[in-house]
Amino acid sequence: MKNILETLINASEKAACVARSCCAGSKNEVLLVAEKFDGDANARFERDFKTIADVLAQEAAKTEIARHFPELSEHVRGEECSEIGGVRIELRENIEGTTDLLQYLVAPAVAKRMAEAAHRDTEHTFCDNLPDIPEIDISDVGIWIDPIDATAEFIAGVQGHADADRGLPCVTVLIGAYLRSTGEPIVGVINQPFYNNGKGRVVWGINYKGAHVSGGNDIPDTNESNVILMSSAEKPDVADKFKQAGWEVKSAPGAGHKLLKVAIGEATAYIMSQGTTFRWDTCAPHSILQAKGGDLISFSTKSPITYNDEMHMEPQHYSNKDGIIAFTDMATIEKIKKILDN
Ligand code: 2IP
Ligand code: CA
Ligand code: CA
Repeated sequence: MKNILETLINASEKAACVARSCCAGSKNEVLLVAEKFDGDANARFERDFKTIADVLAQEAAKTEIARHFPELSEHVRGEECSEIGGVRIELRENIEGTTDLLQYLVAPAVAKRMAEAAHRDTEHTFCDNLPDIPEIDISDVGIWIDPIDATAEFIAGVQGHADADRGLPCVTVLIGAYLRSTGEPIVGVINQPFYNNGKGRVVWGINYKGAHVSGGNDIPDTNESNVILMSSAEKPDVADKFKQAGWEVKSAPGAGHKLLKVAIGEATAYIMSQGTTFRWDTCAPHSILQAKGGDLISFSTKSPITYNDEMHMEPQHYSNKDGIIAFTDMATIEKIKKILDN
């Protein structure tokens, strides 16, 4: 039987396959894009969208998790609801069944390609050399999924409109496990589907009962100091404090993309002072940061973010409403606190 780490890596790779399948056809194919409204939309954007890929990727990941751990199926949740364009998306028994369902929304060739991706066998993509991990009590586990983080970059990339340094490489799949009893993050997987021209990359971490283990493929041997990442929507006075302290302030799209850069040492920290990230953005990276000796805390209160929120609430209920600070070592957070207090 697969352990929870292997299962979450496989689930992330199912979602990654769905995301990549949207880039395989001709540029003239239409990506089904639906606008999010009211409670579903992120205030970060003037207009917020989801695609059929977001919804299918989430269903593919959920199905994979429930296949290995049926007892978890009631405790797996994600950013998206399963409905798009009036159709409830699910993985049917086989490729043909899923193709039939997707054909209500997209052309037959596209439906078939997406269904094939959702059903692809991903068992050996990233799981062949994983170390042993501590035994985890599944009866206390809950899961958060962001099936495609940086959807705006995903849409621009698929449609060929993305600027350099943006677009598909900024897309990540984020799957994190937490303890239902305490809300603590315990296992995290960040999958970057379009890394290295679609070869893909996975970074993972475990933080469970004192055990800290992390790994992944193609992790650079870098450890930047005094480099802080911020959203292009960050308030200028926050950035100014760090510039005055001699830090390099960099902007990059995608909350998951920025958290990945911190986790692999390409940046020292990431700050977002407002509530534009959500539990599904931070649960997976949070476990990885803790596995590496860091943490992810609230920007305003400096208290730890937890993930065992009540089920089935409106999306805004799950926002990291007081902002976030993400970092990989405790010396960094002390420096950051001093800079912010100035
Ligand atoms: C978004 C996405 C945005 C990010 C925003 C997230 O998630 O990662 O890029 O804004 O905070 O909620 P920014 O790029 O300015 O950091 P999604 O694409 O899943 O809605
Ligand atoms: Ca997101
Ligand atoms: Ca998303």
